[in-house]
Amino acid sequence: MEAKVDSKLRPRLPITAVPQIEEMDSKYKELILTLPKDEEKVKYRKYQDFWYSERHLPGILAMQEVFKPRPNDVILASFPKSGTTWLKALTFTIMHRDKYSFSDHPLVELNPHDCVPFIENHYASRDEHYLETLPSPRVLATHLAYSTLPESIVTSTCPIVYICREPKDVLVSFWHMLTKYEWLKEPSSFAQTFESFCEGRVHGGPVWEHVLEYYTKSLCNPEKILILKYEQMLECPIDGVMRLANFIGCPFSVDELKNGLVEKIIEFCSFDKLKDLDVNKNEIGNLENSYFFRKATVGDWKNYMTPVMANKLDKITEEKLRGFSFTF
Ligand code: PAP
Repeated sequence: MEAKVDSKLRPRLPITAVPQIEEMDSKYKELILTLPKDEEKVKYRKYQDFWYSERHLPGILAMQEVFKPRPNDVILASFPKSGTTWLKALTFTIMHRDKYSFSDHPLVELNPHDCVPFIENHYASRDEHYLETLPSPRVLATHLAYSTLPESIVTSTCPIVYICREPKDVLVSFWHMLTKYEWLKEPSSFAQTFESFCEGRVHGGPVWEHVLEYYTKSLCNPEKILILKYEQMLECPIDGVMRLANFIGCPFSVDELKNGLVEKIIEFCSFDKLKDLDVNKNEIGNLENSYFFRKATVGDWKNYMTPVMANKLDKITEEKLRGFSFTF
């Protein structure tokens, strides 16, 4: 019988596979230790105007130096907690729809983050050779800011799909994620995380600059970068999926449209479907798999932020977006 999952795909390594900087033997260590540091519970360092988790920086620097995309790679980019897991599932399913049927699909046995690896994480855990074993066309992902991307990606022909989300909901989702990690013995309170977020001191932060860099680049080069918005995708997934498929060069045929394939893909990659798969539940899959599925709604910030907090964050967003045609 044919193997269900593409034999090349395998579960990613847990975050604990990435050593802390003190335990690391990296040629970038000395440089990283000179970067501005944040003293919060997760150590962040500011590199090229963005804050990144310190333990991931050696991987990020190595990726910048070494990574070479293939011409037919598709790159998914996002600020953390903006809808990456969903975008990964959709893109992988759209791109490989001739290769896998729904009943015999890698996403049934693997988390979307195993089907579409984060490039920098594989460099951070010294597992980057894995990326080379994946068959083409690959779908790869990154949380790096546009200006941190390796030059090889920027100058390549690879399309970049960027998903963004309203910052207040990003923050709430981000904080929930932090509270889950066991190695963070005492995760920051919501109020502490709120302050760090406002000051941009979170992985990939500040969120506004992260979004605006990709947005402004997409205006100059709309064939290279597609911007998707999480809220719009939730509101009208058909439109989002059609745009995504066209952009990555896998448009739906008339027959596929007639047969309802777009709707079937949306259903297959839906929050409820993915969340309920055994692989994405704590007991069976990688413990971290369940962390990516929480509520998937718009406006959950109302349950966590005081009006003062919401007002403060909205004001920052308004200021940062001033002069740009972009809105969340
Ligand atoms: P990551 O940056 O760690 O990869 P990411 O996938 O970008 O996380 O964001 C997680 C959010 O996407 C979660 O939002 P919440 O905390 O507000 O609930 C998660 O629930 C949501 N999400 C995950 N899968 C889907 C999906 N299939 N459809 C819609 N939203 C989803």
